[in-house]
Amino acid sequence: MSDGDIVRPDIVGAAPQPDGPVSVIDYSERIPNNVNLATDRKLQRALESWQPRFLDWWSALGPSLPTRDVYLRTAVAIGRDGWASWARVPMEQYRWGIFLSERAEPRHIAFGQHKGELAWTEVPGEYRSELRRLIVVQGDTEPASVEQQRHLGATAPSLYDLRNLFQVNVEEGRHLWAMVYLLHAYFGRDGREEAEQLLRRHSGHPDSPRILGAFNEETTDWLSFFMFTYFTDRDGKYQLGTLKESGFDPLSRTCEFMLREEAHHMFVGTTGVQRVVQRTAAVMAAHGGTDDIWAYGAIPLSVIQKYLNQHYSLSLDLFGSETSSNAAAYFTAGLKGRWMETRRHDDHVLTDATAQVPLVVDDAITSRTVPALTALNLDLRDEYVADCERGLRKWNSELEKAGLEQLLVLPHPGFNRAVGAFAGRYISLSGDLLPETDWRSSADGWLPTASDRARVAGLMVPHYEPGDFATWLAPPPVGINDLPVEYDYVRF
Ligand code: BYC
Repeated sequence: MSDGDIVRPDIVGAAPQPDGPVSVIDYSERIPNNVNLATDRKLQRALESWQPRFLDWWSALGPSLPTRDVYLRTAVAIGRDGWASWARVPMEQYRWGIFLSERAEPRHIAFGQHKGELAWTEVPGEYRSELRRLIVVQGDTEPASVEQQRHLGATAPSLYDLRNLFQVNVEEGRHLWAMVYLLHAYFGRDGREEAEQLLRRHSGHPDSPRILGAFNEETTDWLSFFMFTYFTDRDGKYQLGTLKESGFDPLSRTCEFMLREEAHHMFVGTTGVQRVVQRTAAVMAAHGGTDDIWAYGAIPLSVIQKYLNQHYSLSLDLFGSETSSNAAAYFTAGLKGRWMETRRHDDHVLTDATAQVPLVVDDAITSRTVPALTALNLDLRDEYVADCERGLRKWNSELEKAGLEQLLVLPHPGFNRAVGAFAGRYISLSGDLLPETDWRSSADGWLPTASDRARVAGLMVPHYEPGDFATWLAPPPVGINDLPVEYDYVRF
């Protein structure tokens, strides 16, 4: 396919112009890349033979809504500014490619026992299986989310939102490519086998599920999608942030570039929930503050809170146990750092440091002191929770602006957990340890019930006319890439 297939004359809107040092992606190749794929025939052939399987997977388990083309961003360069082009693209012709950030200077490992050594350009033999495991877990989440969101196009609240869904989907597909490249290029035969498995496991499959819990849950509707992109994609942001610190330089550079795309996914979640809350707040205010607003085509705040509770607790599970020897080993080996590792003011080795982790004993939640190295999953989770609180403040300001007293809250970290210190315990939203029967009898007030989901589903009616929006969310203030909100972002 030539450039002309992507950049068509009917593009509207300013595409950012690359400036500063850029290395332009080689679009003459079947697989766009900035890794000199053409010079490694063996690797190129391996990836070219994986490509049709990826496309088969995309057509079988990617977006199910048939479309003619979608106004999409495609990565075309690696510069600090202007790395993407915007065009109407038939989705199956999207150019999924392999892009790694570039470094002006050789990088040094910033933490662990190899601190100060030059970052590795090859996989160190002694860490091969741990590195492969990290890459496989990361890679597994990317196609999983596309599978989870497969049918959402059928009920999109607007063309603007439909485009955003598809943008997220194609970029998660590209993130799968990013991990598959690392597996093929650096892990030989077992890497190629893992790459095959990434297309064989499927979200929610009874025999061959995705690796991490949250990626086997259904994304039942658009409220769920916005919560997922807020809470679960945000775990992605934080995990990628720690892998960006990796001593294995190709992984670090890959994750750095992925984080750039991830910013839009965060935007979709933050603004998506915000627009739902904005509409809910306006309808509540117009009807004396009542929460019973189904009849007005809006989602009650109590139901938004239940969806939030569910997605937040599932996403906390993605950080693993608060105390983890895996996390300690990854850090000490220099494979996975901490969020903003280089900005931390400590020795970056942590052999003498300690940390507090939660502990549930009999009928109380307390804490205990452990080596800080083993508490790194909690360290990352704490950073994530602080970030989640920032979104809550934005959403709550919509309620305040409407003159309402109700607020959304983040549940206690022990609520509804399946992994770590709180797993198997029955903890209320506010952090009280309850007998199982009490917890179960309250659960319908905390988590979405089948009837809540059915009522939300009842509002999920597609809106495919340009500028038309569903009743249950406010339109965005501006469109995508300086285009008007009412632009026909998706054509059928
Ligand atoms: N579900 O020592 P532990 C994203 C397993 S999202 C099922 O507590 P560890 C995205 C664990 O694997 C980011 N199993 O945890 C978002 C281990 O098994 P093994 C994805 C779980 O290893 C939206 C055992 O339990 N990236 O990018 O310290 C859309 C004991 O584990 C779960 C990453 O996660 C769970 N929730 O940490 C698209 C980064 N939690 O090894 C994309 C790479 C734990 O004994 N992954 N287990 O068989 C990691 O860094 C780590 O694997 C984890 C777990 C943080 C996930």
